[in-house]
Amino acid sequence: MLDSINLTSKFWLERQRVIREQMIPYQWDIINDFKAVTIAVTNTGGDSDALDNDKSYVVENFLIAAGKKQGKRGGMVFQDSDAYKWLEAVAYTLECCPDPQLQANADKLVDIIADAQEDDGYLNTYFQVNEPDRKYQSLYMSHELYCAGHFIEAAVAYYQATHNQKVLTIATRLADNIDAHFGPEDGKIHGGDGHEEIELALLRLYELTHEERYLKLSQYFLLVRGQDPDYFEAMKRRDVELGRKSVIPGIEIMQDIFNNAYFQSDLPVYEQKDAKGHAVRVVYLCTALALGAALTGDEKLKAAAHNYWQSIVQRRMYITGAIGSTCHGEAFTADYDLPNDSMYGETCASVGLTFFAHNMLRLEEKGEYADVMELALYNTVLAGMSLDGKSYFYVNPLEVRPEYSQLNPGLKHVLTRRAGWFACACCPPNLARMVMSLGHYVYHCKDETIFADLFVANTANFKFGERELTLEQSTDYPWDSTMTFKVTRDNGKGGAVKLALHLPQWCPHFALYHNGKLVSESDKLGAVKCEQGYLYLPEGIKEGDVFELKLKMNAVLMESNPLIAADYNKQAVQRGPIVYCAEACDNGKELQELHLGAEGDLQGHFEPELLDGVYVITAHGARRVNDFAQGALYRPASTRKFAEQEIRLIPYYAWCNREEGEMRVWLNPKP
Ligand code: FUB
Ligand code: ZN
Repeated sequence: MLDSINLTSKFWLERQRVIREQMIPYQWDIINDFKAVTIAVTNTGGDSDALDNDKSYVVENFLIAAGKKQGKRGGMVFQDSDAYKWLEAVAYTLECCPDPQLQANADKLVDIIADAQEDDGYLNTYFQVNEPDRKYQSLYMSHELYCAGHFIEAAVAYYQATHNQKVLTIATRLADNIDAHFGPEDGKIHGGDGHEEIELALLRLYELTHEERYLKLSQYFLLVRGQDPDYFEAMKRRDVELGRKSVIPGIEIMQDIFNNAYFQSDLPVYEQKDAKGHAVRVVYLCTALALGAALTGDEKLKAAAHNYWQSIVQRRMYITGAIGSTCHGEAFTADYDLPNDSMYGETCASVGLTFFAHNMLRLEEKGEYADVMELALYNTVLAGMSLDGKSYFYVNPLEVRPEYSQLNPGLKHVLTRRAGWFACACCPPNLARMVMSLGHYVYHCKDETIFADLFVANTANFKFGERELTLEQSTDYPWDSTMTFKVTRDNGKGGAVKLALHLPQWCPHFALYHNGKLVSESDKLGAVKCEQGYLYLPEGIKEGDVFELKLKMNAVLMESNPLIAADYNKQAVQRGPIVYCAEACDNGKELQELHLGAEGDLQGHFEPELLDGVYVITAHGARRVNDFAQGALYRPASTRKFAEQEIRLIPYYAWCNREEGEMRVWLNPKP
């Protein structure tokens, strides 16, 4: 099993440095309201005008709930989760970079949360302060178990990093409170939360504590979903009858958009065939399905996870690993409906997709899970923050034009500049916890095999019973695709430990060397087994072994399935896991006029000074000459003229770090 890991990747250490030095302190200031920030209004369906745009209230809410401060509770109904995600990001930060001051701040936050928790374990500042008589009664939108789930996830991570006993005690008391109120027994609530999250969090708590009740409760929440089609509706009707207000200002309680499909409760989970409704909810549910199946061996849960996986990855995902085609309900729509401009592609949804893929890998060794994991990470997740870590995207479009976003209400949610913060601030801290925990995603172990899922330079220590070894992975991935795995320490005790290496789907040819000798390549595998996207080395590994994996990584012209109307007859450029885009600041305005050249004409080079160091791709392309008469909008079709133009492409994740302007991923093919 993986015992500890230290990343050494230049690429990822820089991302982590920015989060550690910039984002985490910045968010600490925000949640404590030490700093006034302008909070961007996002089109999440609520009335963000009803929220303050210069105050987050996050920590203050806990103080008010604890009776240590007077005042009104503020922010979204799920505002507590901002503190929890911050705490979780700090936990992973402390794992790699001990920082007594940061830990002291986090301990202080844990103390404040502990003070706010009620004697029976209940914890949610909105209901404690604003509507104590409404606890667990408006679960369609209350986010009580969503917030609880985020706390539990944070607590597990923080306990593992620091052994803070208090944080774990809050978590188990909270989980016990939920266990006391929900379940199949008479007198309990027979259902779950409108926003999945508790299911996966309880599994993480179970993995830490081995308390069977948490596993059972998670399974209960997974299986009860969709059993009673009237479950959420009845709660809504009751709230209306009682004259209660929506817990999210500006959202009507009875609204078509918040139907059972939005909550994935239109069908029981075993019968779900398509990813429907709110995208983040779907992938959090899927993560719990995959992890639940991995922990219990339940084949039906596994089949349900597969159905969702296929629906998302084969029919409803963008080339950047973004998901969610519409802002209405932040949701999936129909198969192949993947518009590039009006889409949603929430950062949180791609974080959740990474969780899902990672847990599918725990379930079965298939390289496609690692492929999607790196696609989501290197593209949409990273695009969620600016390179300096000071501003963030919530929505991640593949095509923008600033004046359209400003003037077309249907594109209002598509920001063309990252914002300093959001009224609904789910994405930035989610991204922070994801990137800071990246070390947990690099390998997974099954029996006595180490699976290298991601190519990220690191030094990792493994323990398999008595056997202890250290593996060093060196690489300049994602810019270079040679990976060296060196066993630098091995106590030689116990049984054999094997190594399996991910062979990405984008790679047309590989060569594998053992201690300098070529042992396997694409068309001559030798003793190496290549199965479902992994290369299995035949012998156990031992100290001194050096394996070098060389992957051919060219810039490639990509096309989409013709069923995706939005991309029909378009091409995009991808190199390894990195998807590229064109920006107006490199290519001039009216990017729709650009045509790429032939694949063989794509050239690439690394520019260390540009955008923190990126591999740039240039294409010998062309621009259509606009020879329309002044004022003419239409004319009979005629021969088109083109002027040669070198097109300059940068990694999608790095867009919008210079100036605001047009951006496009899908371009026209060679004329
Ligand atoms: O509802 C809580 C979070 O806010 C969701 O996960 C996001 O999509 C945003 O709506
Ligand atoms: Zn989000």
